[in-house]
Amino acid sequence: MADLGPGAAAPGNPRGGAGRGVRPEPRHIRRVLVIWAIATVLGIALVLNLHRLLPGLLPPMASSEAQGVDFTLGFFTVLAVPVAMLVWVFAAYSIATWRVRRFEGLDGPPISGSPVLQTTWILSSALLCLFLVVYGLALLTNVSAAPPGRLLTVDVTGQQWQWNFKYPSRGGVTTTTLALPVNRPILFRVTSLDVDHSFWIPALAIKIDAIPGEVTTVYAMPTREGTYTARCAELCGLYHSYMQSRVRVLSAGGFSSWIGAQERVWGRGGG
Ligand SMILES: [Cu+2]
Repeated sequence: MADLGPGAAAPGNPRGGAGRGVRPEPRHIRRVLVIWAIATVLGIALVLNLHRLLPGLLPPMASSEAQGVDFTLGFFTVLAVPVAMLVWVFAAYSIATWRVRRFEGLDGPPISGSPVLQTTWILSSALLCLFLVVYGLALLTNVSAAPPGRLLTVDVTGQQWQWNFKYPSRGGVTTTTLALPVNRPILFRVTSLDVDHSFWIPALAIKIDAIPGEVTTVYAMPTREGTYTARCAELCGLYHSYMQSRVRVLSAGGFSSWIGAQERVWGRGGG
């Protein structure tokens, strides 16, 4: 190699800097891959334990749909960790190793393509994306299907800025808090009186658009008694963030007495 002074551009040496000094060229790729593997293991461990480290981060799983949705969220995040780490580790390593210490107004060395690397990269990305799409569609079909059992229908109407819940099979009882019996499949028929809203109960893992003039439907099977929240997930005006209602999942007996009391009140009110 020609005897070039330190810092001089070395023609024919696209890795720039490797020729200077007496230290041998470090095995960059191997080093990056080792760092990447360690970062991936640590990242996956972090993702799998995130719910322990930040207990309120995810809603409780209170429906049969929530199990699949929650598993998918975790699974997709775990699959994303090696990809994210590959980008971040390569970027951080490159910045630490090859950054320009002093700007000299020179162009960087030309980069030539690597057909093997490019083919591997494109094929593995395509396969991963294809798998995620097929998996996601299969789960969506599964979650969208009606759960077995006797359906209870609830008509949900959104308007700026509240939700109303009507029980058509119970004399048209209409309330602003949603009560549901546990372990009974529910059909929500959702619409809006004014603008687009989105009916979302995080604990039941359901979300569906509420569109004026249209009725959209979604099923859920609550599996755990408790008090949860329904909120609007579509920016719908000034008080959008106040557009939320209480959701109570009650025992079968608890729901019967609640709806019975509502029917009596509703009947007296001339409904
Ligand atoms: Cu809204």
